[in-house]
Amino acid sequence: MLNIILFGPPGAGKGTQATKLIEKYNIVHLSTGDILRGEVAAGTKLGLEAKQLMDKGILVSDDIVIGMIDSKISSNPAAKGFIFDGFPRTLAQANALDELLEKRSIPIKATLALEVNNEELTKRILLRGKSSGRADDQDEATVRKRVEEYSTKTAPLKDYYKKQGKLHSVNGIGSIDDIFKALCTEISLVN
Ligand code: B4P
Repeated sequence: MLNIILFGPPGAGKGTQATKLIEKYNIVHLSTGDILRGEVAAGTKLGLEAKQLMDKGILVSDDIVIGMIDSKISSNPAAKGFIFDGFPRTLAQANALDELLEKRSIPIKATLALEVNNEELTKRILLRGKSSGRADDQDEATVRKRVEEYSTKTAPLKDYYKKQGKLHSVNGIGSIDDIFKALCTEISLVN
């Protein structure tokens, strides 16, 4: 079973690369950002709560996203593997994911970290904001808040996966195809 975490700051290319990886490896894409935006679009209570935070660039509560991931794993019993995109984002989420996967005896094979500098991230997100309609992509202060949330709450997880011997860093600047090839090379080392 190929379970991969796609790790990186907002705008690093996680969603972009996940779309290509699920096609090549025939595994299930679990993006907490996409799931949350689905809840917002459906106007659910959870979606309305999440929107308040997402529009400000703040992380949604751990309980909510952990519950979402648990139920998505359960509803895909025949999956050949999962790509976790944008999850985990806090230490509590990383611990919960390990527990959820250990319980099912399907551990993470690798955490692939896309490395992109802050200047490039801001440029990419504001560019996407012109067409995405995402409130959190349009305002520079919100984008900065997202990067700050990443630096304080998410980046420390690199050490968590390094200690497990699972961290693989990949340069996230360059053509989408070249980055994809680099990710596939890292996957070939563990699969
Ligand atoms: P996400 O949806 O995960 O948003 P993101 O971090 O911006 O990643 P995304 O996948 O969209 O960007 P990508 O790098 O693909 O999260 C949004 C919000 O949801 C969070 O702020 C938070 O509030 C909440 N949330 C989600 N998960 C959560 C969790 N686990 N816990 C708590 N809260 C959570 O692409 C960016 C742009 O770059 C695209 O336009 C793309 O075309 C472009 N791009 C990609 N690769 C490129 C390349 N090589 N060169 C140039 N441009 C490139």
